[in-house]
Amino acid sequence: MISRIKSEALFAEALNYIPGGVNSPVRAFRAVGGKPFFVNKASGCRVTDVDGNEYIDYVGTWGPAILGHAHPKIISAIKTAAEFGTSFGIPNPSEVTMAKLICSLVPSVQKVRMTNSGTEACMSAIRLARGFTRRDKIIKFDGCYHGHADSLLVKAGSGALTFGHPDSAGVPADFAKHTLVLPYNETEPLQATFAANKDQIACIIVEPVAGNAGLFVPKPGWLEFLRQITVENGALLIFDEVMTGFRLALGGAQQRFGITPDLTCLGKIIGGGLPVGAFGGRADIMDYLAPLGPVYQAGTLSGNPLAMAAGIAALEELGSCTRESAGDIVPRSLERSCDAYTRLDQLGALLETGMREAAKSAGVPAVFNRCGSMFCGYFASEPVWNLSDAMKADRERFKKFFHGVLDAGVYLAPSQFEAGFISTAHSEADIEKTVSAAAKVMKAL
Ligand code: KE4
Repeated sequence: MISRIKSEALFAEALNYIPGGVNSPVRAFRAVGGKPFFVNKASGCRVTDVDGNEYIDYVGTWGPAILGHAHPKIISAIKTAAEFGTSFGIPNPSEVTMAKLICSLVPSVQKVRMTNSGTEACMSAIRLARGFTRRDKIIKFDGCYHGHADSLLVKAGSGALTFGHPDSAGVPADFAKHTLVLPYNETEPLQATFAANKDQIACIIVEPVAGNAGLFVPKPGWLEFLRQITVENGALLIFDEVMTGFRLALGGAQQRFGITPDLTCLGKIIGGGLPVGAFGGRADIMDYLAPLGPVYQAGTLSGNPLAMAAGIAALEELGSCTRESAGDIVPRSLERSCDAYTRLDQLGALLETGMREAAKSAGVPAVFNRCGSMFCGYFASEPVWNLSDAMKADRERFKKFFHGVLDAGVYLAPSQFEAGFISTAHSEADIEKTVSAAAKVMKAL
């Protein structure tokens, strides 16, 4: 039996000073029961808790650790940058390097503004879309998460075609009413919503691959439909790629699926594990931002030199870009930059095959959704295309499975409604160990 007495003591102490003992709710293990472990260190694809237990990590700090934890090039970049100061509040060269890198790797991004979180990026992109179109209403999808800004903590109203209702205490109904919440992967509700709200919808914001209710992959043609219906109605299309950006391809989901959004939100990977976010897109829209235009947005630590150094190191490692030609950074060779993504796809396929076989041999109904190195297994017997499908999954079975594999040294996301992430630091042996542990646990479910 795994001992976690030091974690338990720390959690008891944390509860006295931090609400729920955590600085972000999902970490509290409330969706799976039990108490969270406290990490002591992380390296490569493994995390070690304060009791010395080691786990193969498939959370990867919720996405940023695509190269594994404590990658030497990222650590070295942070150490070097820190010698020159930790924050300036003054323009510095690393902000320009980061902006050029993002604009060269994500062609739809002609200009980009850094923030300190994905929440800020999405909140600011929506404000910009409203300012640019002079419209108030926005469309989001059930099960998609775009951070915790008031107008995004909204659930589908009774008549989704009318307005949303707050999904959190403290959000006034007036803040939620302009947010229309529709089912992911469906087209009719969108057509009806645009028809019922002619010339009133500023934008659609969507996770092109949804990783915040497990994992939903877009049905063939659905993203193209979003692009078309927004053009037809004078609304903007915002891809929230905080999770998928630089995760599903060097150019993100928009490269993988061949869609050009008007605005893109980024985060996670571009900070190399340090606090970061960004939003960017068409220059004519981005120039509506202060100090040029009338849409205000700001941040004391935006473009922080340590986060920029860590993010640049991560993107260079992923894209094997060179910094020398900072003026027109292009990957040394796209083939080389695809090495990381080819590897991630291979490992993802190995995990998917193994998990499907494990469930089949255990006679456990399970669905395994995957896109590249993002995945989610649901204990469900029908395909999962959106939140209503995901809600049918057997969460009790997931809880038992989560703890079973955790005790076997595999750390999955502590909720049925979260995605898992594979890094370039995972090996075939790690995947095989994971599948073998899962097979044993599934047999006992
Ligand atoms: P942050 O404010 O947490 O940096 O980013 C918000 C956000 C925006 N958009 C997408 C697609 C996201 O996935 C996120 C944050 N993702 C969650 C993981 N489900 C962060 C984990 C947490 O809240 O602790």
